[in-house]
Amino acid sequence: MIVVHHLNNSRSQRILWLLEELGLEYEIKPYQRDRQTMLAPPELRAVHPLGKSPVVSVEGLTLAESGAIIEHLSDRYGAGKLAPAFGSPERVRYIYWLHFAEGTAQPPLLLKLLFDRIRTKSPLLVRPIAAAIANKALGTFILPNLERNLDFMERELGTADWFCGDAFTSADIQMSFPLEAARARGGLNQSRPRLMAWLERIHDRPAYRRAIERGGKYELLR
Ligand SMILES: N[C@@H](CCC(=O)N[C@@H](CS)C(=O)NCC(=O)O)C(=O)O
Repeated sequence: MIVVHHLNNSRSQRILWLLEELGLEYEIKPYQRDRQTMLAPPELRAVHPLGKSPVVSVEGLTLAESGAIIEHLSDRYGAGKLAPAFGSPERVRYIYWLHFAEGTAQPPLLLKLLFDRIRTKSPLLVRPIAAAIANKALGTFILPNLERNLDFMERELGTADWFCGDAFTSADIQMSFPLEAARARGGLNQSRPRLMAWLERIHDRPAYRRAIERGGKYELLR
């Protein structure tokens, strides 16, 4: 039995979705974020030293890092369904997007979340200074990178429905979290119609909906 250590409102939602797409049986071990800090509870560190989600236990293996989990589960159980064939040009795109999601798309989204909090939630006495520093970081680095990433992804979806071409793959699952976060707090809106249509397509998939039913409420941090 595959066990998913699932933190509410988090990247582990992608793993539930993947398992639903693959039609595999799995068990969910739920964890709740701290309401103040939004951090994972310390019990997750007993599962993996970093204490982050997702982590899966599968065939005696404890595996963290969503891209690694998605790649492994797709290769191990997908029978070619959700991953392009080795050696094909689509496989290269697949590897690219699997890495892009956490390596390039996610960092400015996380920085935006942090600096917005510094800007608006610092103690009143220091807030003007904190806000000035945060605005500088947002204006010079974070927002321009967010915009460039969104423009790039919008262009890449120019000729096909999915990130690797005409077929839906696990790379689309991996890309869902940064794009949903971009919709929640990173400036993604109707000005980028291909990305918005892609979001609609993923939300319409029955497996996506089943995963939400199993995983519970899914609201991305703003
Ligand atoms: N790059 C890692 C990031 C893991 C990560 O940061 N997970 C977040 C959930 S979205 C988490 O566990 N946050 C709670 C915490 O840091 O305590 C992955 O893709 O698995």
